[in-house]
Amino acid sequence: MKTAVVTGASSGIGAATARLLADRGFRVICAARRADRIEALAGEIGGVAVACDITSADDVARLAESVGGRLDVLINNAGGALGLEPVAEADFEAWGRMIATNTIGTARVTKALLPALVAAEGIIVAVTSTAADGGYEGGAGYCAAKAGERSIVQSLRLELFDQPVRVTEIAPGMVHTEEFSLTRFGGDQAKADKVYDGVPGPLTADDVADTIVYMATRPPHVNIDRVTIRPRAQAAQHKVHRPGP
Ligand code: 8X3
Repeated sequence: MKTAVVTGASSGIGAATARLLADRGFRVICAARRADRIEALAGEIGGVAVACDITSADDVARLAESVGGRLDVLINNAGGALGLEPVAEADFEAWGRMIATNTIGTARVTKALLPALVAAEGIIVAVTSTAADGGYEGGAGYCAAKAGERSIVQSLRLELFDQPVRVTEIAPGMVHTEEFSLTRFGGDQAKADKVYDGVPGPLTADDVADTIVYMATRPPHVNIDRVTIRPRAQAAQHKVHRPGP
């Protein structure tokens, strides 16, 4: 049975991906900080829960220990956005947290699991964002963190060009999950809802999971370098169709 690790599996894209991988026959190791959530998910899908904060070297070492010597799929999904302030009002503590999770966290987990991935001719999928494509107003900290994560993917693919492991990236645009915008706006539900207001069909976590699992289940010689996935209503970062009432 093939094994997959999904970080940030406690909700949203991570949880949807863990469910779909399990559905496709993978044994899924669900990693996230919130133990209660991943234990429930692991119970539901017959997987394994490993409580893990990807900013902690000890936690990630424990995750690697529970993976063992072989790993087929790593989905680097943990991360997220904090705030939407302009640079003039930047909260650098929040920027630090975004870089610690999205950027360094992805590198830390990948580094720890790389030998097992190479041993199994595995695949790494990094869930970045269209925020990695360029800056937008209020997004500087998050865009920097996601652009940094993209750079790690690019370096890694070159460094591993002669190794039996694939390095891939999926960059989602507007995805309406339970928590992404709520976290970004510090729990302000009204602000979070406004992001998707009037948009006919933002992506769902299942839409993104579907593509991630497609990427992860191609034959081992097929490397899908990067997929950008947006809802039809989002032609570009700022060009969002919101038909009036
Ligand atoms: C989510 C997309 O537009 O909020 O990563 O940066 S966006």
